[in-house]
Amino acid sequence: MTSDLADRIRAGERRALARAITLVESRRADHRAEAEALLATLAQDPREAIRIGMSGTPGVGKSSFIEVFGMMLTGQGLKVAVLAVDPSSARSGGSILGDKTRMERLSRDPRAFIRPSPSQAHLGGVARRTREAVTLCEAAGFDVILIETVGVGQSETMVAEMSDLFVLLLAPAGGDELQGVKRGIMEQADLILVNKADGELKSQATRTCADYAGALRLLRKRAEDPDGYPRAMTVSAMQEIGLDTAWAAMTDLAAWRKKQGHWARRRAAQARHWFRTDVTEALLAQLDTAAARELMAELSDEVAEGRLLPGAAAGRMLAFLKEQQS
Ligand SMILES: Nc1nc2c(ncn2[C@@H]2O[C@H](COP(=O)(O)OP(=O)(O)OP(=O)(O)O)[C@@H](O)[C@H]2O)c(=O)[nH]1
Ligand SMILES: [Mg+2]
Repeated sequence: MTSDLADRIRAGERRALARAITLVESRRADHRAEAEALLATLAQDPREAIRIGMSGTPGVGKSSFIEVFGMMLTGQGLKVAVLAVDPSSARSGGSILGDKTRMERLSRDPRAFIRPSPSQAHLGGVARRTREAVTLCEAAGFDVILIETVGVGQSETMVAEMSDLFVLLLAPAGGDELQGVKRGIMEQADLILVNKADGELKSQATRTCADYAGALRLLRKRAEDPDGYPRAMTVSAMQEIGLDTAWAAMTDLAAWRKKQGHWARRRAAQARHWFRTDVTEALLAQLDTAAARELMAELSDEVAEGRLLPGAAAGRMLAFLKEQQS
C-alpha cells in the first residue's frame, strides 16, 4: 500500500502527491505511522529540488510574483511546486481563496502543483508538515519548490530554515520605512526583490532598491556567499519584468554554493535543527493532554499558595509524564 503510493509519487502522479500531503498533514496516529513509512521508503531514493523560501508583507505581491515566475519556469520545462505557509489561514481561510484566483494560470499548468497552507493554528505542527510536503514534492520530481509565507511572526524564520535560498519581496517605500524590515530577516535574505517596479512606482522602486542594497552591504559578509550577495533588485510581477534576472541570481548562487559545499552543509545543519525541534515539540506535546493540563493547573495553584515549592512541583509533573508514557 505504502510502496504503491511511493511508486505513484515517484512517477509524478499529482493525485498521489496530493494524497500523500494530506497524509502527512493528518494528526491521526495510524496516518502518522503510514506517513513515516512512506517518507522512509521515498528516502531510499532521494531526489533534490531547489527549495526557495519567499516571504513578504501582505499585499506586496507574493502570489502575483509566484504566478508569473512559476509560469516562466514551467515555460522552460521545469516542474514547479508551490507550498504556502500562512499562519492566519487557520482563522480566516480567506487568503487561500485569494491565492487560487491569483495563481489561476499557474494552477492550471500541468507542470505546476499548488498546495495551500495546512490549516493548523500550531506553528510547530505546520513546520513539520510543510517540511514533509517539501520532501514529497522532491520525490515527485519537482525541480523548483517555492514556499510562500506572509512576513509576520515566526513563520518566515521557519520557512528560511527549510529553504536553500531565501527571497524577500518588498514594496517600493519611502526611506524611513526601511527600518520596518527586521534585521534578523534581512540577515537571512539571499535576494531582496523590490516588486511593483512599474508605472508610477518605478522610480520609487529603484530608490528603495538602492537603499536596501546599501543596507545589505552593511551586513557582515557570509562565508556561504560569493561576492555581490546578498543582492537587491527590482521586479514587476504585473509587467513581468526582471523575472529572468531574478532566476539567474538564484541559480548562480545555488551553483556556487553547491560547488563550495555550502549547499550540502546548509541542508545538514537544517536537518539537525529540525531534529532538535521535533524532539522539543514532541516533549511539549506530552504536556498538552487533558490529564497533564489538569495536574499542571493543580500544581501551579499549590505553588502559588505556598504549599509546594516550584522545584518539587516540577518533579511531580515530570514523574507524572514518565508514568503516563509507560
Ligand atoms: N503595480 C503592481 N501591482 C502589483 C504587482 N504585483 C502585485 N500587485 C498588486 O498588489 C496586490 C497584492 O498582490 P498579491 O499578489 O495578492 O500579494 P500577496 O503578497 O500575495 O498578498 P497576501 O497573499 O495577501 O499576503 C494586488 O492588487 C496586485 O494586483 C506589480 O508588480 N505591480
Ligand atoms: Mg498571497
